[in-house]
Amino acid sequence: MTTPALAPETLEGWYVLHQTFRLDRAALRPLLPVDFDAIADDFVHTMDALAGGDGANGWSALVPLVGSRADVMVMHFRPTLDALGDAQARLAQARLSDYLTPVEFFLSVTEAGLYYVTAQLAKAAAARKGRVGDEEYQAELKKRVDAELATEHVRKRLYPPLPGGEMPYVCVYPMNKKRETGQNWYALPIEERSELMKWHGLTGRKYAGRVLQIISGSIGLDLWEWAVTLFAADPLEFKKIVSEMRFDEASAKYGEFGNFYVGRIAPPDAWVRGLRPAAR
Ligand code: 76R
Repeated sequence: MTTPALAPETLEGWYVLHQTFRLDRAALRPLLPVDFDAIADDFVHTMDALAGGDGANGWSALVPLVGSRADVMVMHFRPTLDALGDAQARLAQARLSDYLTPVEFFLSVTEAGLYYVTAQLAKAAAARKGRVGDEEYQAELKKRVDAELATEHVRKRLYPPLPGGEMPYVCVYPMNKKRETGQNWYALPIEERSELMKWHGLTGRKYAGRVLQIISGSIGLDLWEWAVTLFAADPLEFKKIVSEMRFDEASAKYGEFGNFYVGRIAPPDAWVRGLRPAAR
């Protein structure tokens, strides 16, 4: 007998905000270089304050975009929603923000989905004629969650450090899992979702060391269900991994995608100085 369409247990870490903006170049152009420089200094100062030092309490990074509907992305990771709100407000205060038009913002929280653990515990509960969520289930779940949280692998997914210079390329997009008649991820039994996620994870692991992924959940926080943030040394890896995953049943049958944003992490100073209008 299969167990019902249970929600997987999940672990959450830092809150995440991805902000993409279009730059109002026409409004920047008439500025005197001296006025532009003041705006640029203020922006660099703001981004330095947001960067987060050693990253223990989150971080923010700037990603100039290539070939997309926006010019630049700023992403923020913070331990609380309030701290994330402060980061958003701090950026909005920078004078350069008057020249940045929001294109898309995604609010989410880093997530590790415990499909396998949930499927196993549900099966064990059924075998002992207990219930999902009963005392024994909770006790076992706590043990399993503690074990997961003790691993470097899970901690890195929940509190992801900003990858160093060796993985400067970034690809961000939102995802949903389908909810259509006859093709509804949320109506599948937990065993089936666990099996599909096992294959998904195996495909992903082939890219270990080449692609770093952060999955953040946005159900209840935003229109989309997840934000996918990928880092790579070589941007071609984005095409490779996303293509391969598309043949994986979890994405092939159930994945729905939003806009893709691709770029390279840059020092805010280098980026903003490059916008300086030519002297007239
Ligand atoms: O148990 C396991 O091994 C699976 C661990 C795992 C989960 C739970 C995992 C592994 N992912 C999980 C969840 Mn993922 N991931 C994506 C994308 O473009 C596409 O088709 C998909 C975009 C990529 C590239 C990727 C990479 N993953 C999720 C979820 C939440 C789904 C849910 O809960 O229903 C989404 C939306 C998602 C999407 N994933 C991995 C990777 C990689 C590289 C791995 C293996 C590396 C690792 O173990 O850290």
